[in-house]
Amino acid sequence: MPESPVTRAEAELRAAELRKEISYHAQRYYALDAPVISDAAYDSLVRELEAIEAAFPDLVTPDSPTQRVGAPPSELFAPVTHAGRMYSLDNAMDMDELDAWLVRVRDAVPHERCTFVCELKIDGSSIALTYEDGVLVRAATRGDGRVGEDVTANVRTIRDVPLRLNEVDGRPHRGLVEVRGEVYLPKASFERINAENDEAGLPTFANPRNAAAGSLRQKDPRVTASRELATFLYAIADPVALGLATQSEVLDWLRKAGFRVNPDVASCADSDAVRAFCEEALRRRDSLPYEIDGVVVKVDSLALQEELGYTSKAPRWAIAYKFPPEEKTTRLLDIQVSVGRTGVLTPFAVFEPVFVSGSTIQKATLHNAEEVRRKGLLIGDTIIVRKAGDVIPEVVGPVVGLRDGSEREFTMPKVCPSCSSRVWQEEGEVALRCPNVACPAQRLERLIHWASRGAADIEGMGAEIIARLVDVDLVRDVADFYTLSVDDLAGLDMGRTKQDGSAVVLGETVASKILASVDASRTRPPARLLFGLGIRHVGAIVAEALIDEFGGISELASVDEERLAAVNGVGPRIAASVTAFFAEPRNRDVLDRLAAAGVVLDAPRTDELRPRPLAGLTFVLTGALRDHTREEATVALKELGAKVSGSVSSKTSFVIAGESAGSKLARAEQLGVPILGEADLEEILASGRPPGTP
Ligand code: 3B9
Repeated sequence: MPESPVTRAEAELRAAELRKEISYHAQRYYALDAPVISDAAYDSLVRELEAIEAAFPDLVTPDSPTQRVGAPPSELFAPVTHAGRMYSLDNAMDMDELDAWLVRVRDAVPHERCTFVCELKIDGSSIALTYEDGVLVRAATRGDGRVGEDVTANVRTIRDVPLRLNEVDGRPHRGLVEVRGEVYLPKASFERINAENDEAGLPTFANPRNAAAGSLRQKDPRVTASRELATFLYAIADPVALGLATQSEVLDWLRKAGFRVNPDVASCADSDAVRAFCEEALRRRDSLPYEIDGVVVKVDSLALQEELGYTSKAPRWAIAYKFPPEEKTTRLLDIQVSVGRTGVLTPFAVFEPVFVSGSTIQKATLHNAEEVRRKGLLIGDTIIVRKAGDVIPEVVGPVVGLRDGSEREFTMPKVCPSCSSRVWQEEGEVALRCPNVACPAQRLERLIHWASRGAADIEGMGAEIIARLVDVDLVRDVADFYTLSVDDLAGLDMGRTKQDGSAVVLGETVASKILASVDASRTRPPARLLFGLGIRHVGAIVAEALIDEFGGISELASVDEERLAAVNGVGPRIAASVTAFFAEPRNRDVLDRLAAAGVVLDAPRTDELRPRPLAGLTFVLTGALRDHTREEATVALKELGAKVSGSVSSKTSFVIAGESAGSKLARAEQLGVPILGEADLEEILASGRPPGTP
């Protein structure tokens, strides 16, 4: 190591030198996978730079390799408008569809002989990186394709993302460049994180794509840093501005600038070559260290790309050939029956664990007895399994030829597997039901439902923890969630042991986090809570309609069946179910205890006599408002009698557009819906009058 710099000027010089050197070696290591110095030598360079920056803090630059973690996260997730549309891709579900596309493209540009570039389709999360004068200034998720979320602080922690670009062909970078690609989690890291989460009693990710997207949206960049995310870049928003003429040149440019570019790329002159690349990719799929879900085929020439143009969502010059869903065989060990929150008995397959499309599965629903019969499944069969939509485990069917005579038939039980009540079948329904409202299985499912996303949304209160709370009798009904203490939760035995044989217990930090979300759930919108109560036939939409009509859950309890049935979208069947629910003293008791625990069951009463000047008008809010959160604006508009909707339709009266409004604004323009700004909103709220009235 050279002598320590003493003066500021010396330090400045040496820091610049170190940054260049570290950035070169980081690229050799992370982007090219070809280091030229030892890890120890690299670490000592980083430590030297850290020492200089500690001594002269004003010398720290945003592109310094020491600044990957620690950028202020205040801007995290703010909306960001992309330089150009971030298109998605049309899919070809099989070779025939791919061939048809190749022919269509050739026919569309008959004057040229068209070559194609084939790339792997990485199963990750799309990202846009913006560099200003060669320095990373912004990273954004794809979002809806026009507006994404600012994830700069998190993306800076990804080691292979250059904080400063290399000069390409001796030209320094001037102005803005936006590049695009995929952030992904290597298979090994995915499995490690899932194992760790599982150990800690936290939910696991269904696949590496969800894990990558989840890791990017962490509030604490240190968590993102711990995830070992990696990137492959494949596009430039304005490649012509950089003097590039083909997709192959785009990839070369990205590589030279210091980005990681996937090495498995091929230039293909005809459909045989494209097909060969796809087949080879499928063969090599399992041996790659990251998940791929297909091949992206692109027209190589940028001029031809421009000529082919775009549909509303995807370029006509590119297509994603999707691999057929991966199928594995395994052994059907048993068909068991679960009882849902409404008492329905559902058979599900239990099989030898198998690794399919990115994660291990061992259960799949079979929906009902009829489905088991239709699939012709026998317990003990060798079965084919896959993930529907790459997420939901599914049994395709048995391999009949592999039977040895030991297999046995499945029959639905005559009694509830949880409480042994005799099951019954409602007229005209296929489902078997347990009639016992106090059935412990129904109770557990009702509790899980209450805590779920669309209902009270108690983050961290997952099925496993709820099951343990029920086991130790701390929670019997949903009101019991609100009297839990940190002491109840911390130290809760999760009923499992670690590898070393010690019991897995809930930690104090996790316990207080869960309690904080229990607290937050006290003020979820009444419609969500009503849905959470799990009244039969009352789904999220019916719950919304009932609350809109009657104002709150307590009000609902005293409405008679006839008035309920008269509500638009309700009808006699739902009305009977709601009335029966509120007639049950045990249910009334739960509601009383929820209210006593500070759960807000009713929206602030809108006084019947108070004027509702905006009644009959529907507003849609889009983009970021300067002086209001969208929630505040929504509440204020509703107080005046307006409806506030999440999507623009011909029924929308006005769209209020803030900063970086996206697709909703475009839709409003398309439909001719009047568009107002934040100043107009102020005016409406201050005057209490609809816009355009004196
Ligand atoms: C117009 C791979 C994926 C992918 C594109 C991909 C997803 C999307 C895309 C990227 N894997 N490639 N490619 N391997 N998952 C094709 C949509 N392209 C763009 O985002 C894009 C679109 C552009 C520039 C970039 O405008 C142009 C301007 C001038 C000439 C040509 C294009």
